[in-house]
Amino acid sequence: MGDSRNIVPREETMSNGFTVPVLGAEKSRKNRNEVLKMRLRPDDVIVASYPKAGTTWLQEIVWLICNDADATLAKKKMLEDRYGWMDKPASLPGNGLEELNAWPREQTRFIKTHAPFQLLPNEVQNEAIGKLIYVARNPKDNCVSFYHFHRMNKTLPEPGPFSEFLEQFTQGNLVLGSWFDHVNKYWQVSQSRERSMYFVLYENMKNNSKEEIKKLANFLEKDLSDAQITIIANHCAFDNMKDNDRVNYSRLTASGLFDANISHFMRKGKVGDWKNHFTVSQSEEFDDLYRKKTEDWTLEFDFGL
Ligand code: PPS
Repeated sequence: MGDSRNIVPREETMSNGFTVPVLGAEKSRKNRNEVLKMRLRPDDVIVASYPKAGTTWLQEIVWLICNDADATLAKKKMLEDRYGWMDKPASLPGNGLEELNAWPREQTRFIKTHAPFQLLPNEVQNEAIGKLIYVARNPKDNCVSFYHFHRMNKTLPEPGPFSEFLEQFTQGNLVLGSWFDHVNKYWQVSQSRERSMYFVLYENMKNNSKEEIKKLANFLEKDLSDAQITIIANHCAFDNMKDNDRVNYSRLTASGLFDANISHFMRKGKVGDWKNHFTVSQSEEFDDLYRKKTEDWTLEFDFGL
């Protein structure tokens, strides 16, 4: 992987013995060890994912479900200010953990995280507490989205050509490690935590957002009308989110962290864009690996074929 930005992920072992590649090793390890000790609240709502799986999309949907589909209210405040990012990298402004610890008691805490399950707060690892929603995306599109994000995000290593990036992705060397391990662990735990954990697939959201929003509302124990579901689906449609500066991270482009000349945070929002990036042999090789790694999975992904 190219390192002209002088940043490379490094395997670090956290205080609970879990090892994962992280950026900014020392600070990141300190922060992640603090996250392990974080106290949960019974009404916490956590949106978790491997990076680029559709986190922002789910965050906006979940927030609206919990706030009576009030899209006007959602437009008043940046998504980053409505959620605390538990494991926010030190390279970004603000400290997510401190913000969450200072969150007013009377307000639901909305929490974003990309942490592997093993690096969630001990409390939530040990017992079902609050509500946790995990969003997963087929690995080929996830990889492509992560690739373009590496290209334009100056806090991430330069990815080099796609072939090299794909290699790092399949080997689990990118920041936060293996897509397979990340997804599988959350999936396994979710199978025994029906009331506190919910698994959403990006592709299902794309194919039938209203239906998926209804199921999510049900999980979050919110009774929404059809009209409210429609408001949420429209507000969160890709083109609307792309144009909405409360959720499209244009603030980070303006501050110079993202380079809009290279790519956008709201890039394509499609299922199957991997076909424009993978060669036939890369795709076949990946399929082989995917078959081996997911042999005993009960989870299936839609690759847009
Ligand atoms: S991050 O940085 O990890 O929080 O990124 P994340 O939000 O998980 O993923 C970004 C990708 O999700 C796409 N996206 C959407 N797709 C469909 N509909 C909506 N509303 C939507 N909002 C965001 C976004 O475009 C990124 O995917 P790609 O494939 O790069 O376009």
